[in-house]
This record gives sequence, C-alpha cells and structure tokens, in this order.
Amino acid sequence: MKYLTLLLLLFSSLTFAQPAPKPYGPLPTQGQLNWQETGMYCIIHWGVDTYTDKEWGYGDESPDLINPSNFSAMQIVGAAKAGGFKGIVVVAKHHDGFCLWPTKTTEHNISKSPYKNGKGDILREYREACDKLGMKMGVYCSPWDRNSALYGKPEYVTQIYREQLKELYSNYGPLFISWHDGANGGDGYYGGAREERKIDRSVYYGWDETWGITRKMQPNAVIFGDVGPDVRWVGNERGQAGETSWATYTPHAPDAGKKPGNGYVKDYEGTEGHRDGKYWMPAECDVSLRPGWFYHQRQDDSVKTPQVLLKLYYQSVGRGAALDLGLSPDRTGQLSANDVASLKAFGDILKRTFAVNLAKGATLTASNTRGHNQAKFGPANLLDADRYTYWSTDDKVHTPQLILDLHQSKTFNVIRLRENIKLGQRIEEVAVDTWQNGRWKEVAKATSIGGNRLIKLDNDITTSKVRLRIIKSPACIALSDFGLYKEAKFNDVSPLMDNKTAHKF
Ligand code: FUL
Repeated sequence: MKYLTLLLLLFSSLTFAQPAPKPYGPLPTQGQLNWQETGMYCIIHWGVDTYTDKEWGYGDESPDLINPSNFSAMQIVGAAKAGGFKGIVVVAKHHDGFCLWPTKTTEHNISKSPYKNGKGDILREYREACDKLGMKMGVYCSPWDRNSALYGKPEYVTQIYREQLKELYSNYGPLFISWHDGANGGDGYYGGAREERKIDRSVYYGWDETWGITRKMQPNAVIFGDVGPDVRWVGNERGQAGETSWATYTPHAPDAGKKPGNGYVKDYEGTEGHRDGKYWMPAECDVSLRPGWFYHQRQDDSVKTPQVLLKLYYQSVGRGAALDLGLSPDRTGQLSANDVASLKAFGDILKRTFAVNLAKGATLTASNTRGHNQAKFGPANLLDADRYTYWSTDDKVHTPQLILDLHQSKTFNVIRLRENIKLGQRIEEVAVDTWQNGRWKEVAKATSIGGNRLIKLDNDITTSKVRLRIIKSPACIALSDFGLYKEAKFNDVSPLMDNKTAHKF
C-alpha cells in the first residue's frame, strides 16, 4: 500500500512536470497579440480631397476648403463601433500634405482653415470620441507629401515627416497602430515647384530609424507597412487574404540584392505570406466601404452591403488577418446614412452569429493529450473563453484527432479554430468530419490555422457528432479554440441596402 501511494505520487508528479511544448518558429510580440485580438478596425479618410472630389490631392489645395458644417467624431467612431470594429486609424495627413492637426512642421494644416476659426484639431476630437466609446486609435501619416517643398530631400524625412510622427505620438494618447503607406514619389505641388520627384523607395525614408521612434514613443503600437515590421500589407485593396495565409513572412525587394521598403516589395507575396518566413508579420486587409477611400457623392449608392462585408470578414479576419475597413465621412463631416446603415447591419449579424458556440457542453475525446495532463493540456481548454489555454499533444504526436459528442442534433455553418499563437503558428492543415447516416463524412478542410481561422460552409450541417483531424503539423499541436456557429439571418437591413445596391458587389 505504502509503495502504491509512493508510485502514484511519483506518477502524478511526473505528469504535472510535463513542460509546455517548445515554441515553433517566429513568435508574436505582445503588441502583435493585442493587434490579433483587435481583429477589425476602420481607417478614416477625410480632408481636402473630400471637397475637391479627388482620391489623391495634388498638394496645392487651399485650407479654406476645410469648413464642415457638422463634423462629429462621435458619429463616425460610433458607427464603426456599431459595426463591431474595435478601433480606428485616423488619416492625419494624406498624400496632399494637409495636416488635420495643428502641427508645427508646416503651415499647411487645420489651424489655417476656417474650421473652428483655426482652433480645431481633428485628431483631438477623434481621441476624445475613442475614449468615450472605448475604441482604440491609430494614425496614418502619409510619407509622400505633395505639398512640401522639401519632399525628395533628406530634410523632408528628418525635419518634417519624423517630426510629424513625433507630434502624433506625443499628443494623442496611446496608439494601437502606426500605419505607413507605400504610395510615394511622383508629381506634385512641392511648394510651387510643380514637378515630378522620384525617390529611391529602398532607402529614402530610412525606415529602421523611423520605426525606432515609434518603438520608443509608442511601445504598444504595432507598425504597419508593406514591409511590416509588425503587420504586413496583404498585397491588394480588396480586403482578401489568401485562402492559405501564414502569419510568418519575409519581405523581398522586387530587385535582387536590394533592401525592400514600403512601396518597394514583392507585394503579391503578402497575400499568402511564407510558411518559412523569417518574421512574425501577419496580414492586414484594407478595403474601403465605398469604391473610393474618400467621399464622393456619386458613390452614395455603391456602399458595400452588410452581406458583402460579412464575406470580406471571412476572407480577412477568418484567415488570421485583420480587416481594416475604409470609412469616408462626407462634406458635412459625418458618415452618410447608407454607410451607417450598412455598418450597423454588419455589426448586428456578427454579434448574433458568434453569440453562441454550439460546441459548448460537448463531450470531448482526444486521441492524445500531452502527458495525460487534462487540466493543463486537455481538450476542455478549447471551449473556455481564454484565447491562450490550449489542447496539446505529446511531442511525437503531430496529427491527433478529436471527437465532439454534441449529445443532440445541432445545426451550424461556421467553424472556428484558433491556435495559441504564443507558441507560434504550428498547424498546417486540418479536416472536419461530421457524423451522417452512421458514418463520418468530411465537410471541410483548412490550411494555416494560426490566431483565427473561420471556415464558412456552403450549406448548413445538422449533426450530433463532429470530428476534427489534424492532418499536418511540424510539431505537436497547441490548439486553443474550437467553435461551431450558425450564421444569423439578415432580417433588419435598412431599406437603403436593397438588392439594387447588393448586386453591384
Ligand atoms: C493607399 C493610398 O494611396 C490610398 O489613397 C489610401 O490611403 C490607401 C489606404 O492606401 O496606398
């Protein structure tokens, strides 16, 4: 008896001594984990282009244009929140060079406009709205500046661009993202020169040094750009990541031997990323709610419908990327009715779809659990609310299976899988089977699981048993979530979002 107790004690201490799996490949930083959890945000373009009906201002626009009758950051941020978005990225300066905050770096800014008699500060208004509404805030400050006389010279980068970033980083609270655009170089006003200016995109901006400023002044912000370094551009403005999209990536310059930079990268590689990528650099999918990034009245009937937004959600957030939806306040300084209605209906459908995980309450049987340690590594961790507790297997077991007995028939058409990405992106491929007429039938396959993988099925499935098969993983697994959902019906879509507009997308 004494020996048995001793043996049992020894056995259980061995079990609990089972260490967590070794991390696999590049790993996310805390900022990248926060970004992954943020998942969706809106980028807001409003400025001189709104009044000139352009997408890219030349740089000679008069500040007098900025005189909205009713600018309301609360209305804009509130509509984004109703859409289920967690933050906004304010386009503080677009390529036209006009700064929406009272900067010391150039006269070409809001203080020279009639708005609030030159006392306005759009960035401050967004900050206050974000704080009131519990939304995160980020900034976009265009590196290309078609107004600045210095553009193209080193002084533009050191005395203007970086100083502008410093102002934005110091005066508007904690930012979750600093967004660096790739479009730059070309013709412009440039202080009256009205000429074409070419820059070497590989080296002109000295990105490493600029990122050092971000790290120092906004340590929790992720840095977005064609070349990351925290979040990469997905390579298109359609809002779609690849069906396979790795969180890891190595940016490559178009010309061999050159250093890649924003606007100077093989951007099509961003769609899928690289399985063997050197860096943890997941994708952001930017796409505008309207055809353009800025407001144009002629596009009032071309606002993407909530149905289209939901599709894009599966193709971005559902593939481990983030959805960055472009919003375009109009000349009054607010989003127009169609935009607000579409956002609201999209937000409602998301909320209702993901409210109930139909796998909750299932009995879970795993083919292997790491060190038999159910509490720490057992499959029950898949159904708790924690994004990082996980089901794991012994080091040698890379392709385990899991059966979920739902105890009764359930109907679903969305499957959600998440890895504990603190241990890297491990799982390369999975299959899901359901129990149909007395045998297993494969209903879905998916690749590159990562921080969030949604599988939208073409048809509803009704079943009482589901099986998950890990088909390919280079290491033992660390899966943190498994969810089954039934997409809610679009029943309260505004009459503005009728089929007439829906068919256009
Ligand atoms: C692009 C810009 O050129 C567009 O005007 C817009 O700002 C979009 C988000 O990024 O590269």
